Amino acid sequence: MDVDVDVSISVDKEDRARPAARLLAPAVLAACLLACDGAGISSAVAVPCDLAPGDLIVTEIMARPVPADRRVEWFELFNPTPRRLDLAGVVLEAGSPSNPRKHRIPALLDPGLDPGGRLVVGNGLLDDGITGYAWPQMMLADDGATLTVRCGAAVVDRVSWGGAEPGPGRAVEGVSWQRSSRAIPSPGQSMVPDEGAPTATWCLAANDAVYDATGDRGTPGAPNRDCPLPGECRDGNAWRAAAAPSEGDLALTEVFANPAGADDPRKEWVEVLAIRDADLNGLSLVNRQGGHARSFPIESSACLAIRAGDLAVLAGSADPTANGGLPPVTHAFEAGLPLYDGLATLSLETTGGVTVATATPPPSLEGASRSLRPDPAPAPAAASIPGNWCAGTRAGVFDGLGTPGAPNDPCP
Ligand SMILES: [Ca+2]
Ligand SMILES: [Ca+2]
Repeated sequence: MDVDVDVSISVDKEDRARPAARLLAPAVLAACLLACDGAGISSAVAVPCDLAPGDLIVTEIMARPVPADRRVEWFELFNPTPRRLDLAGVVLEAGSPSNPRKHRIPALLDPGLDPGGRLVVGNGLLDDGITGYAWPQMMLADDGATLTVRCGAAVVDRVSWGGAEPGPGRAVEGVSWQRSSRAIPSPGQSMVPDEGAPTATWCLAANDAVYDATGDRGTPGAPNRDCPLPGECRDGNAWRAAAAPSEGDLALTEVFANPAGADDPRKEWVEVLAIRDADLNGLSLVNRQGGHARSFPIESSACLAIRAGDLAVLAGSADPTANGGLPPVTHAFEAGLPLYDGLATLSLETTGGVTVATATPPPSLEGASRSLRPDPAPAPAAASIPGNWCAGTRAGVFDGLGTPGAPNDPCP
């Protein structure tokens, strides 16, 4: 019997040189010499894999590790079925359209996969602390790439990233893309491959999920994080739907658009009063002047909840040494808050185009806020009347005149 047939058919040339192949093959062949006959071996070669679509799912992809001596690209496979899977004959396809790579898992190296188990296929070595199944020729392109797991004619799972299709985005250096743990079924729970899954079922690995010495982030071989779905924010340790405000639930009560001296977008801010409980997540602050508009999306994974009666400060920076000594801010815009000087309007708008609050204060003043009169209580509609605004006069709260985060002073 020609036992070399199995190896040469199913193991890549380079695989034969791998220590694991060298170590494993004699053991398996020895067992086979005792237990198999010639027919057994040839049928082992021919036995097709036995996986249906969804039996194995791609749960994590690291296509762009930080450059290092041992730079291991990898992806993670998960067994959501209630049975142990044999992976012999499973074909993995990766690479890029111009440089495709293909690998068939040989029977001799079939690692198998228990229910709920994860297998990390990497282009490193089995002792690198990441790779659970070595495919040295694998390469995962950063962009416009597709990873396919095939069993015979069946596509068991397929994930594309970086292109127009929903799913993971372009590879980010040092961070894996993870399928949300909430989108991964428990063993035995049926789930068809979600090729049309919304982007939000994938997200980048968490900031604290560092797995190697170069600071790469991901969870190779371990559970993934739970990604937020559209419209969700993190409240403590859990995600919940953000409570979008309706028109009149919020009021813009104070605007500081013109710091003394040279304008610094980190020093500008607006104040928002909650008429009813709401989350600010997903709203945009829109500043209009003449025919121009600047839009500042309020992007935060944490829920920015304000309770009825509370005042929130949205600022160009959260750092008191940079923002002019503001009290703690509710939200800081990453790129600052460069509001128009002079006559301009402000509004809070939802992504759906609903205007929740508007403000039409008189032209900005250098070094002082525009402040909505508190008497009578600032109804949202009052902010649309320029005569209801006056200059902030209180000193000592920050490096300017006004009351950020505190009730407004009466107007003269
Ligand atoms: Ca993982
Ligand atoms: Ca105030």
